[in-house]
Amino acid sequence: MNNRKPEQTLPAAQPISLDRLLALISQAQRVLLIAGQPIDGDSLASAIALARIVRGLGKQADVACASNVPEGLQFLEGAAGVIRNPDFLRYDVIAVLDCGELKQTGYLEQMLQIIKSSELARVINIDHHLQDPVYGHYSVIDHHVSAAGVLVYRMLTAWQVATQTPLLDAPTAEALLTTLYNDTGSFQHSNTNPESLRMAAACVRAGADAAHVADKLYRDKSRQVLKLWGRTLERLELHPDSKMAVSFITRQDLQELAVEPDEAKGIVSVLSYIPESKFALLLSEEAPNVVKGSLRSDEGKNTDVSRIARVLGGGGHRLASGFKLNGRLVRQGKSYRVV
Ligand SMILES: [Mn+2]
Repeated sequence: MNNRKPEQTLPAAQPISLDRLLALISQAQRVLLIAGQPIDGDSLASAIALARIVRGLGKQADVACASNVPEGLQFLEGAAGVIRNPDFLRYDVIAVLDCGELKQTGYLEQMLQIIKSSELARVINIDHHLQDPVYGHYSVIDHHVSAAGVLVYRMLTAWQVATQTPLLDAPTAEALLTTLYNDTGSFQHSNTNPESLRMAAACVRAGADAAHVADKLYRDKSRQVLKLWGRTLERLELHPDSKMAVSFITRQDLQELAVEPDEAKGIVSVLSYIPESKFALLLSEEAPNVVKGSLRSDEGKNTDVSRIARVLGGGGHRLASGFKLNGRLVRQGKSYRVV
């Protein structure tokens, strides 16, 4: 099997300082912000926040996303203006947010073309995933931040000082707070740290409604979605040898309950609540012939689920990763196979 990624044929991105990035944006007319797939509260809200900051600097900015904005994220101001098919040639700078691999932009062919035409170096990779190789012309990457939104907040604070322009209005603050709520599981995960808590305080002070963000990301669930949680929790098994907590969602579940696959978000974290489990796996028949696997673990369980995800062609973080396989789920005794 050929696991080579298309970006491995390109030179790796050069790290760029926030000052130089500001200079690059200052020279630009139009900036495109791409939210990485699968779209979530970090990738979309960090792109929306950076777009607002770039507009605050007097530039035009658009946010692009290769899939529809899920209902649960439509509360973000600017979500309705997100475009699906950008005209890439119109932009002087293209920043990709929270996107560990080039194909997860959802615009692989176009992005490969743009990165190859290196006379106009303008693709900025802003991320906190482990990347190999680092795609784009320039990169702002830090694996230790809680969310990609933290990197955007660092830009905001540096650029406010450099340009003497206030950039943290209430909608920007709420988008940035959303990135933190999303990637720290409302400040419950081990990636919650002093920087993210200080940033959250600054966002709330600037007008972000923390309770509203928490409701939108973690509470607002329909009866149908809660029934899906019920089915999934009912099927939960703990494998005695691997200490894997596992459950599954079928196409039939999603169809019968009329639930979109992305509304199942959050269930996998609950599976890993079992103290004796090492990690949790949720298999979901997202689309015909596509099984999505979501992996979670917790600090102290000494399990790096991104290693499992990578073996299966996926990726992600140490405690939260995923993969996709072609096939469907078939039950075999107490276990499941993707065939
Ligand atoms: Mn993220």
